Amino acid sequence: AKSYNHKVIEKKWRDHWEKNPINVNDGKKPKYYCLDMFPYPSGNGLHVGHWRGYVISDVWSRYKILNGYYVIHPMGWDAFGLPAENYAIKMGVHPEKSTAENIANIKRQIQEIAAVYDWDMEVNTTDPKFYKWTQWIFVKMFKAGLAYEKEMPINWCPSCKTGLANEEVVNGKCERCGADVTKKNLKQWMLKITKYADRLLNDLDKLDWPAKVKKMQTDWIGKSYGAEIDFAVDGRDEKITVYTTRPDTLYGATFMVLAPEHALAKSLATDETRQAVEDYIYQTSLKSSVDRLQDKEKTGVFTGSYAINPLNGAKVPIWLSDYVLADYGTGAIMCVPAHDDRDFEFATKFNIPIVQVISPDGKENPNLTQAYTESGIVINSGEWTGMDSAVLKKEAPEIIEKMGIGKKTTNYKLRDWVFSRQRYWGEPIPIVHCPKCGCVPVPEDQLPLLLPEVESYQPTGTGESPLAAIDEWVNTTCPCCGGPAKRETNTMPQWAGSSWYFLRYVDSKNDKELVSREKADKYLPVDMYIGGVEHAVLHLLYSRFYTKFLHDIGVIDFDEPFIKLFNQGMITGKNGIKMSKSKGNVISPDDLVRDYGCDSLRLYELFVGPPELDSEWDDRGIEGVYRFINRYWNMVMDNKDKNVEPSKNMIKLRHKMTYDISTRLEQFSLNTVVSGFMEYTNKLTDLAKKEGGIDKETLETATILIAPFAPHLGEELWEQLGHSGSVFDNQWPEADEDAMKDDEVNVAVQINGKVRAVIQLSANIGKEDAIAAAKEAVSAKLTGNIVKEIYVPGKIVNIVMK
Ligand code: ANZ
Ligand code: ZN
Repeated sequence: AKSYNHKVIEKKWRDHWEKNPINVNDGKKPKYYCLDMFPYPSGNGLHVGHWRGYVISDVWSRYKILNGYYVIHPMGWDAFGLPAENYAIKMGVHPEKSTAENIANIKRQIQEIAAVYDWDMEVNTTDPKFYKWTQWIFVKMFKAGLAYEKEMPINWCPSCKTGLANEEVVNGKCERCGADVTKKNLKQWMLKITKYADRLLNDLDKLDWPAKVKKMQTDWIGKSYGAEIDFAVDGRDEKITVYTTRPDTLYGATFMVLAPEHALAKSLATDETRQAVEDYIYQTSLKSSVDRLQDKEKTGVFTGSYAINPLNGAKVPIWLSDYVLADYGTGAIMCVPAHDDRDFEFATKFNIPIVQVISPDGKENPNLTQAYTESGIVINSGEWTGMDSAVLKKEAPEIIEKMGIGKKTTNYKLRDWVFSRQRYWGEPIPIVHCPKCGCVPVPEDQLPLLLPEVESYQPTGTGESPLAAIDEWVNTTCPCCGGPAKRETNTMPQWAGSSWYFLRYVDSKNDKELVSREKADKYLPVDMYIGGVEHAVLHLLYSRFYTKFLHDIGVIDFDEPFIKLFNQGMITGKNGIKMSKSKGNVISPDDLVRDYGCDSLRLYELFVGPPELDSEWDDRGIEGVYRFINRYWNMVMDNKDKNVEPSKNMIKLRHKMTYDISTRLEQFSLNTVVSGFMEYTNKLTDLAKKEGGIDKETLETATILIAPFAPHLGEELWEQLGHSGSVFDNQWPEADEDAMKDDEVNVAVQINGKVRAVIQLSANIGKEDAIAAAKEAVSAKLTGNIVKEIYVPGKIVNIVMK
């Protein structure tokens, strides 16, 4: 028979699919939208790690096609952003040009995967036809009061010379370049994502997402319940409001700490403390956010003023310390050193009294060595003494509100989204600043507002983008009053396009609307989203926010973009090291495809490890997969003309294979699907040796099952089995559970619970016959009186003897 030649068959089927697409929208099939996180077209091209997610999503798409769906499986380019711009600065090549080249190259590489992408849907975030709508959404948000300008200290990356969103600061460092992030006072465009905090939190319940990702979003939104409590300042008219999640510990508050940026910080100083207070405030302002966030020794300064605990009238000293953040809660806290770790450390260092108000056993511990943070019995707390602290914690906000010393509140860690970037390669923010009318949006019918050509892409570092240098672009007329006005010169962050691109694919050429409502209703939302876990917060949170907004203004009818999410793990080099050009451990798919074929590489991408985990790449492994494909090929080719009748055992094996492959695939256990194919190839070939061959239906089933994984192989074998048309025109095979049942079962024979023999019985034997057969098998050992006989069908006969 013909031997396996990947070069010939892969070319043949690639050409065939080009002319005869397998995934046709006939208007009758139900839709299934399977989306990849679209790539950034970097100059480095793809390595085998990038393949993984694309192979997974393609297997899933083809599986859905075989289940009768019209599958929406698009691809596009997230092409604004710093790398293209940095390249432009270094090489003097316009980002548009380098981006186009990179896209062409990566597209060629992606096409090597042979995925069923619909290239008619392709989008590119830097295409004015696309970013017209990115700007349109901004204008809509502006009109809805969700986009606003604010002067504030923002995260600033001194190396990228741009402002950053909170989400882009990881452990105090710039997410892109790793430089320490500092603060800079700048006028910023902000998006009011906080308005959606509750919906972003509650709607997580609707989603079939990994628990880990939901938790990361929940923590990021960071909703907490507590109270704001007013403390009077001793001898002055002002009061200071603190935010606490533990109002049950109010009797234990022995001092107060304000963020050094707090409005009252300076004025609380006395003549004796003024110098130290001002020094401390100044020192803090110099610290980068890393230094502040890092958990090292607490610093602080006493202001010289006191606050009055509203419950017991105690005078508590007011301190300043940088462990209290200015922009969370009220920027002031009541400190309960007995029950909070940071407060305990601070009180110990500065010799501030510690008063215990919760105790595990109701007794006071005179020498606490650390904060007690669990619940327990309330002590030293006036009328609250004796209560269960967990109950009090829930009730205290209400009690405090009734007493008139504060109010119950909710707080979020989520901050509004800093949306301006002081860089060139992004969407211009479509706003005109008019001295008379203020901020005026560019009229919708004048969008897109094109990004102008510049001579220098270099960020200025002054807080202005390079666009500010183009006078003829900056100077314009006000759309509102016609007077002279200036354009906003900041650009949008890279997340702007990726927050909504998935909506555009299904109507990518529409120049009247972002997406027609008809198409949106028919093809959206995304049923399955596949990509790396690094986007757990940023991109996925922003996309959910945009989707909710577009829902609210009637563009779409759903308010969650991605119903199901799968995060694939990384493919690493040896010893788990990330593949990167600088480490020189990048493995390119190109040579592997040439030597072993696309199908072998696809299978090996899956075989290398559980898809949700990081897996080490080993080039030698692909050899084994290649040999397996040859065995599969030979199995079908050697048996296809034998025309044997299947035995009962062969039918059983066929259904078991169908069952195992299908359930593993449904569970996304894709590496065990591949090992399953290997296992069943061996079993089928072994049985064929005994029985003289494999029947046609079993061969056909095996061919359909492997088609989503190795599509060229599937098509070719389907043709070799005598069919015209595509293997993907079939229905995914169904396993018949009855046919899978074993006829013979192994039954353990026990005497008083101890196994004495194992016998083979017919699977549908009755109780009496089973017990009789068991007794015969162990007759020599049945020496006493039998008091009981138990039969667990198909498993155990237990004989109880005295
Ligand atoms: C008294 C207290 C006693 C607190 C106790 C905790 C334990 P989350 O869950 O993060 O909202 N806090 C409030 N505002 C702060 C700020 N701007 N910077 C730093 N810390 C701040 O936690 C809220 C708790 O963190 C608040 O409750 C407050 O300390 C502190 F046994 O108040 B607690
Ligand atoms: Zn005007």
